Amino acid sequence: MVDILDFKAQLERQDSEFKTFQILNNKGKIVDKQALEKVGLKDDQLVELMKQMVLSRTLNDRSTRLAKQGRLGFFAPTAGQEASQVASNYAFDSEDYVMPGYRDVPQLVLKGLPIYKAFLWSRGHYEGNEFGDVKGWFPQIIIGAQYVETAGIALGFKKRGKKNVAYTYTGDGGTSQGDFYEGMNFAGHYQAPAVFFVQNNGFAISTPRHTQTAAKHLAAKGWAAGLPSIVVDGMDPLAVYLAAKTARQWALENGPVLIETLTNRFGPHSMSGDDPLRYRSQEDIDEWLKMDPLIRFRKYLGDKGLWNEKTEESWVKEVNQQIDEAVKQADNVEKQKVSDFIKQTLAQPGQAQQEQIAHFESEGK
Ligand SMILES: Cc1ncc(C[n+]2csc(CCOP(=O)(O)OP(=O)(O)O)c2C)c(N)n1
Ligand SMILES: [Mg+2]
Repeated sequence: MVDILDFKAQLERQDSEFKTFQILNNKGKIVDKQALEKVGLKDDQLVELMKQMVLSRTLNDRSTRLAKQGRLGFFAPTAGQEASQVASNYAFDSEDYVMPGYRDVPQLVLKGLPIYKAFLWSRGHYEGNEFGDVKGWFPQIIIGAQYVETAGIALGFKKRGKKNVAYTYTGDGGTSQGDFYEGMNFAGHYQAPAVFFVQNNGFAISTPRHTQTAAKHLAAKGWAAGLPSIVVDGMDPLAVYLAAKTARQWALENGPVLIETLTNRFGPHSMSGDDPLRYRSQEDIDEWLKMDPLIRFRKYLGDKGLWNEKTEESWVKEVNQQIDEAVKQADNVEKQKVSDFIKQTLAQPGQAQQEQIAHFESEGK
């Protein structure tokens, strides 16, 4: 009785419940050999994961420059979040369904979305929302909405007896939205095969994580909905991969899981005029730069003789060529008309939309 009423002790216990899971530390050294054995990635798979992370960083760097030149529309930088985004995505099956947030374009590209389509999405062109066979939806702008959609897709998989999961991403700020809880609660009740990620990158635009919520650990919010919930070092590709892989299996057999990845965005919130130095110090950024997931994975693979500067250089060159092609392809797509856009909005346009389409078409727009 006395213990139950000890509120202070309860709050303090959270730290031991939500320990950060790590396999590969900041120096590129293995700190959990048992966990490493469970990762089970062969050498060529480790190299493939590294290539995907480097692709993501290169795409970030190029997109940042294109945005500065006014050649993209909306762009949310991803540098720093490669382990959190790419290594998690790597744990899923190609038929699993991804529901990304606006910062999660790399996962879509790695699931097969052509880069030029990602550029068209950024520019607000309707063709950037046509996904073909890619098992994912366009990046969500409404914070947290993708959690509700994921619960529905996961339930659909379950009802159809498919052995696939739906997985989704939101940010630290997203955990303050109602949809975040509603999605988990629904999926939890129906034991739907969903994996929910919270990429805790420290900020919701300029709002620091600690002024966002009094919750000590964002993962604790999953407990309220009955989900196993864990905290992972989001700069460690091996820990993120194993956590995601284990969660996927659990989701198929038992129901949803919440994974909070501790990560950081090195750049601005978006390329639409954000200056991070107005709300965080250069020292803070420099501290996080030392945790770069690419640095530690380079070191780890380098020590195994699987990766070196030359390997990386030639891969970056190849990716840059792919991006050059994608820019050309996106530039060659016919400029969209207002009527095209309205036509794409609803499968069956209602009377109001039909009138608008006719109106704009009559003006050649
Ligand atoms: C429902 C809703 N409210 C507010 C916004 C405006 N908004 C855009 S990004 C953002 C911050 C989100 O932060 P976080 O969830 O931490 O994701 P991050 O950008 O750090 O990846 C906000 C509040 C929005 N897009 N949708
Ligand atoms: Mg954030």
